[in-house]
Amino acid sequence: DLQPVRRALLSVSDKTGLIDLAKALEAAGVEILSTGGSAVAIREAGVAVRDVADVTGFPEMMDDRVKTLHPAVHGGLLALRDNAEHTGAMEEHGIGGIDLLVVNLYPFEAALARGADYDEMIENIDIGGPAMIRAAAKNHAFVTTIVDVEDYDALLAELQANGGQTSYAFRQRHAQIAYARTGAYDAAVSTWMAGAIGETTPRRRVFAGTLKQGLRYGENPHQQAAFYVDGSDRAGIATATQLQGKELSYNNINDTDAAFELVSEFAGGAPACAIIKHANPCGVAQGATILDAYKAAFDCDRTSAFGGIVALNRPLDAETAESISEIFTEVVIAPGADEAAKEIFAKKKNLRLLLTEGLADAATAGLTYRQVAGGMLVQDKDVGQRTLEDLKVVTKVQPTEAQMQDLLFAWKVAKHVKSNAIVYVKDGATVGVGAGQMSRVDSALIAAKKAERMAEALGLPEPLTKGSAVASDAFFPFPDGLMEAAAAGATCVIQPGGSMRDDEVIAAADEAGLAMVFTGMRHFRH
Ligand code: 93A
Repeated sequence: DLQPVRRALLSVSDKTGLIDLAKALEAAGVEILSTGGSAVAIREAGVAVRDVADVTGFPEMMDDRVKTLHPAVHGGLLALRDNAEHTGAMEEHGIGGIDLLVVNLYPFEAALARGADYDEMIENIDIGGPAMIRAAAKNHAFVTTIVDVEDYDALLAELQANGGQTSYAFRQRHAQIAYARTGAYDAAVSTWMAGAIGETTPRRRVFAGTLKQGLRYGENPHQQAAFYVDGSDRAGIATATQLQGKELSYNNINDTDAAFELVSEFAGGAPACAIIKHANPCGVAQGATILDAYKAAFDCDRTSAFGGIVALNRPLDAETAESISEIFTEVVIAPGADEAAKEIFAKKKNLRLLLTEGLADAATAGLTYRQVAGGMLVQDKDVGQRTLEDLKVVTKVQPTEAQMQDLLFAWKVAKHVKSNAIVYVKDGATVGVGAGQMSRVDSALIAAKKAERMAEALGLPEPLTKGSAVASDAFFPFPDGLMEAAAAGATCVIQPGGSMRDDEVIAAADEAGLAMVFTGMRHFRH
């Protein structure tokens, strides 16, 4: 299954390593064909090279849009060497076989990253490159395809080891890599266009990931992992600048994202802070200052906040940096930090500080992806929002204005808590968060239990759930969950409504003297 490499076509935008490769190929007796800029570079280095224009009999034309799109190239890549009809056609039309294709594509992703305008993006869509890559990779029975500068060494080692030939296994492996490249490339193009025209329909979208960084490991040390970004300019984990601290881990990235997306719900509002553990908030609060917000968030569940991720909706200041430094914190993400704050964190070598360009717009549509065995689920991002006008009071007791504020706050937080989510809030701060339980009753109980524990730790006469507002991410199917919340001291409730037993639940609320509002919108997060 060894195939000789007698003729190679080199056409690369990224000229890194090109000369060394060309020299090595020349030394191995390989004839080199090349396109415009690549050919110039190779020739200047003193290596013999033949222009593709000479092979096709056509000049590179139309602003280089048409260079290699010609039967003399594609026939040379696609012809089955052991098929008499194919080799006959080659002979008849004077088509020489191309045994090795080395291409890297127009830098579309780089143009995206630097914010190139629409016309420039269009010109950066490579057509001839992917066409050749796909042709050569299809014909991997005979042809070797290399699409990554990083693979030049492996190619030369392969040729060296096999006396100027490549093995089937090598060609097949690099064909697979080649299709991964063209697939990702077109996905990047489509994703960029979707953004440009506002297309968000899940079934018309494709996931485009560009490798941002390989990670040391995944959720656990025995899992490999990498971080891919989609090129959007959304403020957040994908675009933040890390000022200090160890490399982010897989779990850090996941949790920091959860933290920043949550705190971004409070863009334009009072200073807010979210502390996240295992992708769930263990404290969220608003305050007069960012320090107040942090302290109130911390007081929700000090135990869980240890080793947590802190997100702020305001730049980090010195006082808050000092306060955060008092306990072990993994990551802090904020839309800026003043010099004094940076100095304080500089003493904490392991603490990662990430700075963003502003906050994420919680209303911007997008897609979320989830892998399932054998496939992927794609859906619109949950950008649903509720304001005071959307709330419908369903009980005899009306919530006060202050209660309404706490209810809306609890509702926003609940949207970012794994279902079943129960969130108790008092005076603009969470005082109990129940997350990820299989029963809503248990979430209500656990959150209340945590509040009791905090009251003991803080030396309070009673848990802060007394007189709190409570949010449930989905309706109460029975009165039992609601009754647990009432037992914990909640006096007002926000929930979607829509259960077939709403009447029973409302009656139970009335009997307990609770005020309850329906949102008409659910925020499952599984
Ligand atoms: O504009 S193209 O889509 N049309 C082509 O026919 C074509 N052939 C190769 N771009 C084309 N290429 C690309 O040119 C390659 O994929 C490579 O990225 C680049 C190399 O150009 P040069 O050798 O002139 O620097």
